[in-house]
Amino acid sequence: MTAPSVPADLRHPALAAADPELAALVAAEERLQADTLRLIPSENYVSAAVLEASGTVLQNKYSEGYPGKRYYEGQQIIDQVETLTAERAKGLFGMDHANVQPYSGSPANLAVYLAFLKPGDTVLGMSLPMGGHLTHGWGVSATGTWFNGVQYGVRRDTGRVDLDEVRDLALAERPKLIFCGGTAVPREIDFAGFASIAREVGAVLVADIAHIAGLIAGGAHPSPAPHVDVVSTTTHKTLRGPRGAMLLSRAEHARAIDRAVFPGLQGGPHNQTTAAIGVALREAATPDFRSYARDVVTNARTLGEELAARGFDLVSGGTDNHLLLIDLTAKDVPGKVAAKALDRAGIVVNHNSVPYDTRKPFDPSGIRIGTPALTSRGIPASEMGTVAEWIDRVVEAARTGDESTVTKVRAEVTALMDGYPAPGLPLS
Ligand code: DSN
Repeated sequence: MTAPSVPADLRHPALAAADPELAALVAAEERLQADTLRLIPSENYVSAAVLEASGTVLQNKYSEGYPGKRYYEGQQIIDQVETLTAERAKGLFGMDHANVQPYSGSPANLAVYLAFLKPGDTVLGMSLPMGGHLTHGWGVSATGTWFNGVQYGVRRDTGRVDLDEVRDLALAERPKLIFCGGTAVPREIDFAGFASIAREVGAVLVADIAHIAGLIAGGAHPSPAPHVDVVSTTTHKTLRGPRGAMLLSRAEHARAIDRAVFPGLQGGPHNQTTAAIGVALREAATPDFRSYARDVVTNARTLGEELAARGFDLVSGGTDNHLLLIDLTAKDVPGKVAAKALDRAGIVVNHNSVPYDTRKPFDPSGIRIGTPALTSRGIPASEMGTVAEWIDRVVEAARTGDESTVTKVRAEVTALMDGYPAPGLPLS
């Protein structure tokens, strides 16, 4: 197990003095994040700079409104923080307008509905079990109950989105809003193809790039900017920023987006998060981040090949990005059983539905894994064979109930993690 280079009570001295109980939990989470192999594709390690920015006195300030048009005084500095961050977002993603206030991805997407739709209007999005997000019109979400959610999926034979199906649905249902992107999509998104369909039916096209924002910023995935009306993204996944979100748009939609975020949906922005987003955007504009984005994809592709060589069934046959969706049916282990065994082995993944899953969402057939966090630790493609081998051993151990293998892999994982310190964690 890794030894802390700085003891927890010195890393967070005020917290340790004021609330030892919570300080101990924070220290334990730091240890867990350092010692485990984190493969959840929507998670990452932020830099120490992003971490510092998100813990600043900026959080003491209320600033409902926008720079120059606030409902509280004392905005001399906050206006500059928000403007700087929004300018960086516009520059990095090549869009006319940026709103950096959404609290996270779901409120950002809800603001898009508020900007363009009335209750009952139709939205076309990818269905949740096919790889979409709850907020793309799925039934149990407000977006599928207050609006008429029409859903596309992936083809059974290819595991990929079929734009002919999307076009047929769009022509039949005439949605006002179309979402492309998702949360379990291992393949490149054809923004131009979606744009042509949206133009044909007169819909507003939104690219939800939450998962791939860092890949786009780093040039490892094509940009939606030339094609879409609105870009929605969280900031804490491949972009490696704090937990937050942004909405970017063409100039003509700026007012509608801004009014929807505030006063339509939210109150005061979380200014400490805005600053940390700004730091992450600055980091994402560097040559180092371009290498990072490329390495994330190389690691995912290599890990996919190593897993496929061990008989794992990858949805769509592989990946173009940071994410792998694995159907464990052929391994005879339910996704949740595998995920829990992997967690005990120090390999953190999530169970996930696979397209056309015959099992229930809370007990599905698959797992979803990704490489953003391990790549942030500098773990190279040459280690992906070892990672695939661990996954293979643990999934087989889960099938047979062989807990001693799980324990052995746990020790091997911690030993490897020791050699690749995580950004932002003052643990050696
Ligand atoms: N919960 C996120 C994910 O894990 O992909 C999406 O919102």
